[in-house]
Amino acid sequence: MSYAIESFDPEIFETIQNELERQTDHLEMIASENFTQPAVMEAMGSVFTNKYAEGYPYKRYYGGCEFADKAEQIAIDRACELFDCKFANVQPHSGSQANGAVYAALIKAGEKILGMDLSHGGHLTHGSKPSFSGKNYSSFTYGVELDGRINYDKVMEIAKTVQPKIIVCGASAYAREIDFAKFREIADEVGAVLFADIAHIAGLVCAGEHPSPFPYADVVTTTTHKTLAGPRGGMIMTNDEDIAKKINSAIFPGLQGGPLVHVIAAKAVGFKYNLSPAWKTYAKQVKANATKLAEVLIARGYDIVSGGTDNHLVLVSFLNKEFSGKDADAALGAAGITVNKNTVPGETRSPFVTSGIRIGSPALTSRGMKEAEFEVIANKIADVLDHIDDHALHATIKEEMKALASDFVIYDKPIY
Ligand code: DSN
Repeated sequence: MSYAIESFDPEIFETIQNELERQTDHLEMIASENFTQPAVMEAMGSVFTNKYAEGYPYKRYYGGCEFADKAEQIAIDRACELFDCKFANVQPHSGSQANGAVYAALIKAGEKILGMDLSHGGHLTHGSKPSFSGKNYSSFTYGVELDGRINYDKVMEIAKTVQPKIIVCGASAYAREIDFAKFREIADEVGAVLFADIAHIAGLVCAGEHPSPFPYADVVTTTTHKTLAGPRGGMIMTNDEDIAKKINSAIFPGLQGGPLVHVIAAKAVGFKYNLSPAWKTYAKQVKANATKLAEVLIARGYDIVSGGTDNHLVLVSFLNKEFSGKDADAALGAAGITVNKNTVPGETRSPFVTSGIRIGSPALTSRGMKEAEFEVIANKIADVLDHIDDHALHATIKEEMKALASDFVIYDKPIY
């Protein structure tokens, strides 16, 4: 059909085909990435992309929203069921937008926030200086100890000194369980709002594979595309009606205009997968696979930050090595294994070079891989790291990884 992208725009069609090939042939191990389902992509590519629907379900500023209302209400209801909470806003275009809305709703410009240091595993939007969260608010940080773990007594001390209005907990590169109850105690001690950003662990939380931030956190944000494996986007949840009202106003008309109804419909489809019994099996496997990865790398002599993992990711430290995270990222890329360089506790190199890599299990678990495959892959990762300059070996491993990947075809069957 002449409407098809293949004939209408072959240039862009080619980039999409090439990206599909890349995702298929390489082993995707970036901890924040995943493969979503065809049904989710169908909703994202649907006619809802044509619809403006400023406002919220059944309270819109435009006509013709009757089906958009239904889709958004289904997404809200499923989100609340999934995380066992009372209110959800499914309109944030991203996790960063969701986090921006929390600050905008609950504090004034210049007021104090306390979040995890970016270089210790936090996120840009948790108060990092180059981000709006560090520019518009007075931001302070806590970090991890040299053992890679949060020291909650230290966070308490920092909070007492800083007296923040909001304490942010949650991370982008932290392999251990987050103790939301401890953060609640700290927030109560200083009279702060407790804000949990569970973008990385949401898929584990809703499966009962990581403790829930509810009932401890006042407000919770997540992305929908990481461990949740839904469409790219964000979401905000709370049990507090007053906070919910403020959040809704902060998203629209505060920060965003028309919601992306096609993405909201896709979020609803994603949540349906997350609510299925098969999701619990998937989430368990994500953890088991990350644990296997850590075990093998430790056995091969690699230094794993915090000595292992409780979730979907492993942080490998090269502080005691000649090569950097950047070198490891490039060598593994050449071997067909996609990871990202990452700072580690006690970092001595720049954030662009780093002394570590972050490796995640969600995407390959979505392809159906289990501990046996993770054992093979972890050994190949160690082979590459042991021979960081051996380009011929990297090329050989790339072919082996492509062959392994070909046994786990993406999109040939439902995953959950
Ligand atoms: N970019 C995401 C990650 O990789 O963790 C965070 O936004």
